[in-house]
Amino acid sequence: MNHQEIDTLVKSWIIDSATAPANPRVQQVVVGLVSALCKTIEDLDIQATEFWTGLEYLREAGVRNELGLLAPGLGLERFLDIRADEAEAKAGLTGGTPRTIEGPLYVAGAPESKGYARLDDGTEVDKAEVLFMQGTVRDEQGKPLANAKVEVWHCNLMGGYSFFDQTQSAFNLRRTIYTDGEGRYQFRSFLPVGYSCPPDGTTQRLLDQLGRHGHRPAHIHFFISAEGQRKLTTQINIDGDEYLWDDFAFASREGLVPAVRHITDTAKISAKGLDQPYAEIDFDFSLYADRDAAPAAEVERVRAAA
Ligand code: MBD
Ligand code: FE
Repeated sequence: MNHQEIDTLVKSWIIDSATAPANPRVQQVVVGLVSALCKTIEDLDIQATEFWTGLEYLREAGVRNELGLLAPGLGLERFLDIRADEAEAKAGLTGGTPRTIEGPLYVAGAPESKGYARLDDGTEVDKAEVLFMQGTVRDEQGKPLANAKVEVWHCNLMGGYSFFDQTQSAFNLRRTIYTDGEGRYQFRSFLPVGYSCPPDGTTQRLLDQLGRHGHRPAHIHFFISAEGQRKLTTQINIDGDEYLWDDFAFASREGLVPAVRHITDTAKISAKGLDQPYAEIDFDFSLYADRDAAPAAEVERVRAAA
């Protein structure tokens, strides 16, 4: 069957068969997706057994709650970012902190504080390098934004995220920090390690078939929001990670790899109340002002809430 015949057939199934008022956007999207799938089945001569294997795969991925991991692993979440970047550039927005994907592991409701927070519950402090990260949240003109909301989350030394990893304390490595009067935030935590897909999961099973790994470089996630500003979803990467430019989720970007300073000066160490060297990262966030010309920066999706 040729593609034009497929288009006609799919339209007859999805559009012409409607007997009640339809949602035109849903019709349009379903026609697009079903047509693309039928054309792929035709072009690749996909057999019925292969089709049902694929459907069963999606069922299992859903049951295991891995669809949110599959989307970044296939590049789809990165693709949404590429398009959001294009839309912003078209609206004249350039020069702000680059966005990068949210991933599936945010949890709403983290403890809030002003200016500073310690993220970790102390259980891994002896095994990790303590990290202090700080900076200023600014608007497009470079003016500091007081009371901006900095939501931060990262994994522990096992690569696990609290809430999803039930062995961790509630909201471990998750906080919401409001910037002080000078737009500054600071937190204490430790340098995280990379994340890897569950080895027995559906995402890794597909990656194996594709000859790909399921690793992410060490990273820290952020939502940055402030009144009158476009919400920024981003991450920073920890420099030096072997997967820094080989992320299975394609989220590494120029501009999101700040220098990590390793502080060995004993006076500085004791001033922090520590007894061993620690790491320090400075990173400022630059937001765009709200614009009617650009599509909404706030992305609605179902998120966990603890
Ligand atoms: C993560 O920690 C993550 O950030 C992404 C994007 C996917 C899986 C795990
Ligand atoms: Fe992550």
